[in-house]
Amino acid sequence: MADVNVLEESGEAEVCAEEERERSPERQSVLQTAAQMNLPLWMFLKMVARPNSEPLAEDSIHGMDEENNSDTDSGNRDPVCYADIDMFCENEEGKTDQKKQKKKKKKKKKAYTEKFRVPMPSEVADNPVLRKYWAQRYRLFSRFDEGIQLDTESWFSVTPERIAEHIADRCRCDIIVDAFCGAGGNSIQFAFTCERVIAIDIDPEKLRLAKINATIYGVADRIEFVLGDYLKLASHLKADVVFLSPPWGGPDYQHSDIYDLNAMPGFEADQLFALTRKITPHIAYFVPRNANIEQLTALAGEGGRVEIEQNFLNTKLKTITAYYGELVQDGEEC
Ligand code: MGP
Ligand code: SAH
Repeated sequence: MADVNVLEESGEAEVCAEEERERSPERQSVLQTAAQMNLPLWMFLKMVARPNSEPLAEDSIHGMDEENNSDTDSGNRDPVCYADIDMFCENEEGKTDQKKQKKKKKKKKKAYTEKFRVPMPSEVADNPVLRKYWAQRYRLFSRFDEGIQLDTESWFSVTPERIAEHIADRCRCDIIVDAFCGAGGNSIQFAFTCERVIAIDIDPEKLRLAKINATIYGVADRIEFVLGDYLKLASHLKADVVFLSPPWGGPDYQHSDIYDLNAMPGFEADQLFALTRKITPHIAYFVPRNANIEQLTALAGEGGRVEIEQNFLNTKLKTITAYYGELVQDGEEC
């Protein structure tokens, strides 16, 4: 009890009690034992609070946890003394403090995340088709919350970041043309692996979005944004590699068993390739996962090479990329 009071009192009374304690034989023996055992402070104080107790065995020290709170239940042990509780409480509080701190940190982190989490835009909220893509937004752009902007078509057309990153790695070169750049999913990644990216889109809104998104990734200055019709611009372009990711006619492409690459008016694969080959034979063609493989193979031409790559995300087949010319990796000839 005295110890408890000492802990709570201050001034003269505290000094007196302290002196008294200092003189007590128990204190002396405890101090000696503490020194011999090289005990930590909390242990030392616990022993002071147990005037006639033996030093706790090593096991008891390690066993000091919530279960030991029930000191009184433990048969041979001394009845609980207040100082014990104080020490224990201090210890418990320590633990509680840690928990509180952790909770606080978690709360802070959550608040931070909430603060910077982008709310679902109304055009997504109002469109059940787009909501699926919203759920995948961090797969599309890992830095989505930093201000990535997409319009309706881009939501379902943009290449998921991991896939775009992989394609960009395979297309390393000096100058690459991203013939249908959209909101920039591929162009951004090309900017990390190529010296120069020429990003073309027929829709000015797409270019606006692509610029914003490229700025977020810090690569806008490595991309030349060109507004225009690739089919018309192609004959004026020079590049080492061309990446083709034309519109597939929206998410409905999934409804056919085999997607006919020559069925898209304006973007028939044969025509697209005839034009692009005038720029370079090194072409990466991004097509639906149900694309006609025979058509992809035929595009390589007589004696030409093609590599057909399935792009998976979390074990789900998402898309196919067909590589032509020197983009085909050695030993993977078809
Ligand atoms: P998806 O099939 O619409 O999505 O597109 P998902 O999540 O596989 O659909 P689910 O219903 O099977 O769950 C898959 C990916 O294809 C998209 O993330 C885009 O990268 C790409 N993609 C889809 N469309 C409709 C187009 C398109 O018209 N053009 C281009 N270039 N890419 C597209
Ligand atoms: N790979 C892009 C998505 C491309 S979607 C990304 O990851 O973000 C296809 C894009 O082709 C659309 O943005 C559409 O505006 C554009 N497009 C359609 N016709 C075009 C044409 N004739 N020339 C250039 N771009 C065109």
